[in-house]
Amino acid sequence: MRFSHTSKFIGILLVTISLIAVVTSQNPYYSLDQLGRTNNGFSGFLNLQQGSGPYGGDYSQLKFDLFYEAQDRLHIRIGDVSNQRWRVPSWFIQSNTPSNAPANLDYQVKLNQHPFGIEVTRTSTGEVLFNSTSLPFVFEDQYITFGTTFDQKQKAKDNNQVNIYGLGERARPFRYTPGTFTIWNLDNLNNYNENLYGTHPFYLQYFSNSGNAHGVFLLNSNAMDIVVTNDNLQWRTIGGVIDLYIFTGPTPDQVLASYHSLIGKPQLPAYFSMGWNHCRYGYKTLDEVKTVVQKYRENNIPLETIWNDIDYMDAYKDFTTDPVRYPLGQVKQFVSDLRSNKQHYVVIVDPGIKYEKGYYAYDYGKELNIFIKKSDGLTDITGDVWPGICTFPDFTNPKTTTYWTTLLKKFIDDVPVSGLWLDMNEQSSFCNGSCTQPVPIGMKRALQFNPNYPPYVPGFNQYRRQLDFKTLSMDAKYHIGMNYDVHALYALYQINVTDAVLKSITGKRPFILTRASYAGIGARTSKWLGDNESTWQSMKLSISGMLSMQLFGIPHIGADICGFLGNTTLELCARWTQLGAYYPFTRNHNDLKSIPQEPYLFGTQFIDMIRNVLANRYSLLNYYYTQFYRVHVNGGAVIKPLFFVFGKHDPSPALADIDTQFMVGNALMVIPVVQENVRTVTGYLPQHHAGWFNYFTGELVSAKGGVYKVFDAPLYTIANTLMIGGNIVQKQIPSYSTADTSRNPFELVVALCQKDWRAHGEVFVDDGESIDTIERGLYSHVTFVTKPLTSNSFLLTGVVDKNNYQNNLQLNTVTVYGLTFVKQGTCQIKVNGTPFTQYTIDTSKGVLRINSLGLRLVDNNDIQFECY
Ligand SMILES: *[C@@H]1O[C@H](CO)[C@@H](O)[C@H](O)[C@H]1NC(C)=O
Ligand SMILES: *[C@@H]1O[C@H](CO)[C@@H](O)[C@H](O)[C@H]1NC(C)=O
Ligand SMILES: *[C@@H]1O[C@H](CO)[C@@H](O)[C@H](O)[C@H]1NC(C)=O
Ligand SMILES: *[C@@H]1O[C@H](CO)[C@@H](O)[C@H](O)[C@H]1NC(C)=O
Ligand SMILES: CC(=O)N[C@H]1CO[C@H](CO)[C@@H](O)[C@@H]1O
Repeated sequence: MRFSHTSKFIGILLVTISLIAVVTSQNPYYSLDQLGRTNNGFSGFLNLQQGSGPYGGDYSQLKFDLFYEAQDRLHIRIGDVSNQRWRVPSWFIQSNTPSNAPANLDYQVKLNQHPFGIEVTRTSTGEVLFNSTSLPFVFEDQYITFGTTFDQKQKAKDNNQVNIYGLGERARPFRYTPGTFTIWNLDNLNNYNENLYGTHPFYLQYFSNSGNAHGVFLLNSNAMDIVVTNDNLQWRTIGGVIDLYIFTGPTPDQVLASYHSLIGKPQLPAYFSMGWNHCRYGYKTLDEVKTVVQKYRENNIPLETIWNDIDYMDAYKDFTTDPVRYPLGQVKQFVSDLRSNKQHYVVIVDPGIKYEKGYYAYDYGKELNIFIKKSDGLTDITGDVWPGICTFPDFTNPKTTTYWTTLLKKFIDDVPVSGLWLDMNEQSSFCNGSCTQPVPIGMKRALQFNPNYPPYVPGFNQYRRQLDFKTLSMDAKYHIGMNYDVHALYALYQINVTDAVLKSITGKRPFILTRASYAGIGARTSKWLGDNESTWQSMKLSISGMLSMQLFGIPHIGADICGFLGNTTLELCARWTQLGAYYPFTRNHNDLKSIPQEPYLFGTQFIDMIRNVLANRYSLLNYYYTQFYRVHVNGGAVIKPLFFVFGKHDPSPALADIDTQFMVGNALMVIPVVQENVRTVTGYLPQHHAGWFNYFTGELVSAKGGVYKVFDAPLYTIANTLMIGGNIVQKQIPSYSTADTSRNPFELVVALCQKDWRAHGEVFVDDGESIDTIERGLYSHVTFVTKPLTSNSFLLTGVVDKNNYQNNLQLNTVTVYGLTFVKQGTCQIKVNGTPFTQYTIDTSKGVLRINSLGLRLVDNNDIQFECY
């Protein structure tokens, strides 16, 4: 650890370097004074020496705190001295600030005192992780800006390419290019580059030449713009304080592990929720829904969960069913039939409660007085949603738990759904603000603090929208604060309560699908990417959307397969099904106004295709589930960009830009078709000397990578999938339901590393539905590895790490890829010491397969292979 004062470094730097249009004339300049050591960092005061920001209300003094929270995590906080300003409540933040600074730090901090600035570098390499020195620092009542200059030396080494990812939620390519990016929860379709449903002020930066990454998280819930140029990144938020965390990695996986450990590591989803989902807005009657379920079955296309959008409700009122179109008794019977077929039912629930006396959900909320209020703190605020004028439960009020428990319990008693789909929770409204007095366009400046008229409105310059666009007034009041501050957190509170209530009602692991989000929400929910379009562009961008959500700690993510708005086509829907079957969350969903897109409507070739595609998906369910186990324990990503896995092996800047191929875990790379009218697809195989195999055939595609390859991609196919040497992937024989699949025999696909014949894999199993199985140790876990013995023999071992989930799972098949040294095609195989002769070998491909092993999966097994 190094700490250096830089004395008297003069204000000239700030004044001359400032190129920021909005901050004209004289930037404020703060000095860092009374700096003192604390047990785990430093604290001091920032004093305004001269100048002022653009909008007035500059703080003359601020409190500065720096915490060495972990070897790979630095925390910086700058806020008002009296601690009166809004701060994001910390209940979901898992920060266990140590009482003493860790003995070793992977970063060095340099504090400049005159003017104030912070420089953070990586100890081992000197890479600059954060440098606020030359950028404006403004801290006003309703405008805070500060930033970081990118490392110029690294940029030069990376072909002048800066690799920034995250900053969600938005639909755009994964890597950022210069622009202004607004963050503010908004029901905003998938409009390109704009702010969408979630608030995730986190970015990951990656240096191609070193393969190192770091992350930066601003814990702030106010509307903000983030301005990215080729040289720097600047935050502009209109409230709260600066609560900044820097994660040093150095691998991208470690950055995420550290970030997710802070905000809450991702949930382990209920096993069934990894199955195939089907939904449509516009199923007018229960009979239509029944027909869909039946047609899926007739066509032998696995359907795990059938969903209803708002159609099922009586006049779109939550917790009701339409008496004519969805009679309660019949719905109940339908759900019970689904259950006996090992299928599930999920329905939508919106936060807006119809303002209607005599409607129980309204009356009861009124009685408990738990609806969000107007600025007077007394009158319920209303918005306009599907049922018309609505009030909104205030999930930040502890009393709302009682309300939500009562309503959900009553509803689930009637309709035993397997999960809830929480839509419109931005919170979305069809009118602006209070409906009657929306903030007029162009009205920007208030003379004194007024949440409805902030002087700086993030996104306004690009989109000419006020903050209350399609949502409640900024001065609305919650139990914990004002909508101006709380808006982005609404879904986080709603999910926290819903998750707890569902656990208490069902005793099972809840399945919740949310649209809105805030950092940390992935610890309790799954998410989809909102209202996209049936276009090739939308489909392509779903990949970067999904990758971004991995950064944000919401790995159980997917987009509406075949597209939501607009009409799909057979070809688009085919390609999207091939891609979507690899999404962590897979759901075909369609809009009311579009042509139907149930998969059985596209003809027999399509039907055969989706059967194959889903057979592949289901065969990999345990592999996916084991990835979820991993990220639940460590934090991290289930689906990964290529540079996460190969950044250390391949310094090419091109790697940082690839966002149409992706990894599932560390073992599989998917190269989907994202273009119309093509029957081949080109994929980049990063440099990696473990070898690249065709996952389905075992053929060695490339020994070392570093090449572009063209693959056949007929229309009716499974997306091209490569397996990376050094990995072991588990498969199961797929059945119609996830429950049956989970009990079927296992196969291990072993792709030997071409350098040393090593490979590694793991299998996690539990009952798929109990709460906290990992925390309570109610699971089994086996690690599989191979190691070389002689020049023509190697050993595969399975080691049981935990065996608390009793099961009769079988390991029946082992397939080995990469036996490139085998010439004759004869092997001596010993299974737990006993010779075993049932194998086939294809010497042209180097693929060996042993069958009918009849081993217990969760057992210490070893299989020795000696081949000639
Ligand atoms: C931070 O930025 C300042 C101003 O551009 C520069 O002088 C300084 O060298 C930078 N710090 C590091 C560690 O690169
Ligand atoms: C909401 O504001 C937008 C512009 O910001 C405007 O186009 C729209 O008409 C307004 N909606 C209503 C219902 O007033
Ligand atoms: C989150 O939910 C739990 C369980 O109901 C509850 O105890 C806790 O108070 C909630 N947290 C907040 C901040 O509402
Ligand atoms: C979708 O197709 C229907 C039926 O052909 C047509 O009426 C509608 O206009 C189409 N929608 C779009 C957005 O093209
Ligand atoms: C990425 C993309 O295709 N976004 C589209 C999603 O749908 C909206 C609404 O139709 C379009 O405006 C976006 O361009």
